[in-house]
Amino acid sequence: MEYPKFPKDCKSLLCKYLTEDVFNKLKERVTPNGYTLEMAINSGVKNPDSSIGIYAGDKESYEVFDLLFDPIIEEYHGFKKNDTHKSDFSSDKLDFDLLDKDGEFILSTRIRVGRNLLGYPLGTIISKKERDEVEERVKNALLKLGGSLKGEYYPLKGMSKEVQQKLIKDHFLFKEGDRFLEAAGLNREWPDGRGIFHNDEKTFLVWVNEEDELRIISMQKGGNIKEVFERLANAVEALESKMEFLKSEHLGYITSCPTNLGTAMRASVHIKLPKLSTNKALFKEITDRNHLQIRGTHGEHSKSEEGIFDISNARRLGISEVEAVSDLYNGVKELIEVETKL
Ligand code: ADP
Ligand code: DAR
Repeated sequence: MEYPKFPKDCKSLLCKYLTEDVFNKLKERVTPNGYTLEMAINSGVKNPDSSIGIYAGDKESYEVFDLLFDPIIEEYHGFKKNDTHKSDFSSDKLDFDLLDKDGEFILSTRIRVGRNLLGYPLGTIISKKERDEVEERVKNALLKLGGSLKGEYYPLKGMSKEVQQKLIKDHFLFKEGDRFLEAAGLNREWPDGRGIFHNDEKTFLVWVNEEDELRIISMQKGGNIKEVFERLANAVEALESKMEFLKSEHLGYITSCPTNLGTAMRASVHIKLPKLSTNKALFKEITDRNHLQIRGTHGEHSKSEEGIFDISNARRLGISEVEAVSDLYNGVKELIEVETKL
């Protein structure tokens, strides 16, 4: 492989940190699962408008390609090579008031974590056989859940387009055909091995074999962030007793994209801020200062529709689950305070 030619206006962390020197030091390295530098950077090479541009193929990728992953992880998370990650999912530590009691601003709350199974490569190089095994193991574990987590598994293969589109439109199911995931090898043999589990109320859902092997999701209407967190904490504890996930002292839960390492948690609200959202500089100042990210109404790479924004924590690694959800709570509290004063 030759050193890639990035466009001059490339802004991804890949462009920034894949110097010719780093490239030459890493280009012959291969992980135990056969993952190469060329595979890792393909998404960012094919999509120079990426924000990050690199994916891992397995837990070992983060060590084998450390000269490239370490500076990217440090810049995105503020997390250094010798830092350790600590998990803390204790919902009793959350001293949260109910934000937006009158339901004037927050439409819904969603908190998700990514997980990948110990003993399997990540979705970027997993084989069809392994991916089908992951689907079977995860489905069997999910179907054993009881109480409020009890639900059904719906494979994507064979799902009618109408059902699929409605689930996507209602924000329950992952979108299809993301070009960044495509170039990372995450869409291979689509839709085989992919699917969604959810309880009757669709407040507890699990995506299987999208960007990570599991995306465990708790969501509901309104702004009761603590209740959504508690349901997720209970669900993750129940699943941790049935499956072992890829993790490390240093990086916490291992995910295919380095932005999701650590807690792998994205806690978000769908919120309408009609006044503040017209003052883009102030809106961004508040979200940046509170370590929050602004996405569109249908999540990543989408635009805001009808003034609805997806606001979520940006930091995921080097902070606990309690701290990640507190980033969201504190930031949204301030956004609403400012909105009501404008
Ligand atoms: P993630 O990687 O966290 O799953 P995406 O940006 O791909 O995030 O969003 C996945 C889906 O979740 C999208 O349909 C998005 O609209 C939906 N979503 C995200 N946050 C919320 C929320 N607070 N309420 C309802 N739906 C949400
Ligand atoms: N599209 C890739 C990933 C950025 C983070 N989002 C994830 N992992 N879904 C990029 O480099 O822009």
